[in-house]
Amino acid sequence: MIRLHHVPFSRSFRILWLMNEMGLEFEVTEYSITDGSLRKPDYLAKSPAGRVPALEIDGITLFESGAITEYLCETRPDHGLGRTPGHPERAAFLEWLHYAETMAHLIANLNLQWVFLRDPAMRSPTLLKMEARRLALTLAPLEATLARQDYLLASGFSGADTMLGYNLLAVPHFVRLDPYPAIRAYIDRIARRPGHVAARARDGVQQFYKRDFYEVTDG
Ligand SMILES: N[C@@H](CCC(=O)N[C@@H](CS)C(=O)NCC(=O)O)C(=O)O
Repeated sequence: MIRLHHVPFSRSFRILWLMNEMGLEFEVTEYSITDGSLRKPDYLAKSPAGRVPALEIDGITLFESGAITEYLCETRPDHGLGRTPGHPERAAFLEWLHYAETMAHLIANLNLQWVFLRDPAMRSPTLLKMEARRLALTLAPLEATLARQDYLLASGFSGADTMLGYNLLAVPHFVRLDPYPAIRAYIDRIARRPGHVAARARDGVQQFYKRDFYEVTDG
């Protein structure tokens, strides 16, 4: 049995979504990100930095959502969600897969400041502005690509979309998407996919962000 170690609305959603797209059977062990359970020795044995996702599969335990995505796509090629070496889109597949983390670390910094700091006085308006601007910068190549095609790769939906598409659940809380019509259409398109709908239903109601938009007012 495949087991996903998961925190709702976190990067482990990427794997929840991908496995739903593949129609795999799996179980989920759910954690809280704030109660210390990811720092317990038995969890650190699965994911040494105490992060989600971790995935138990085929007799091994993997961590890092990008590695898990590549592993699932390569070991379950019948689903057509990877682009293996030699495929003309292999390079683009890898680029988007890893670009997702360039975006996600900015989102993580913003989450840390807006959501996790106990005392709002500890927030740095300078950092908040800087990271929101840097996140907005990452959207330009995405907009250009999605203006030409429905998904990140011209040939269609792939594991790159589950990696990067997850980020777009968070981005609208920090960057106004009015100048990005192709990204907005993409968000609607991926949200309509049955695999995404099933993963969202399994993930539960979003309780992470208390505001629709986090506006920086000074700094
Ligand atoms: N590059 C890693 C990042 C994993 C990561 O940082 N996950 C966050 C949730 S989105 C986490 O587990 N945070 C727990 C913590 O920082 O204590 C991946 O893509 O799997």
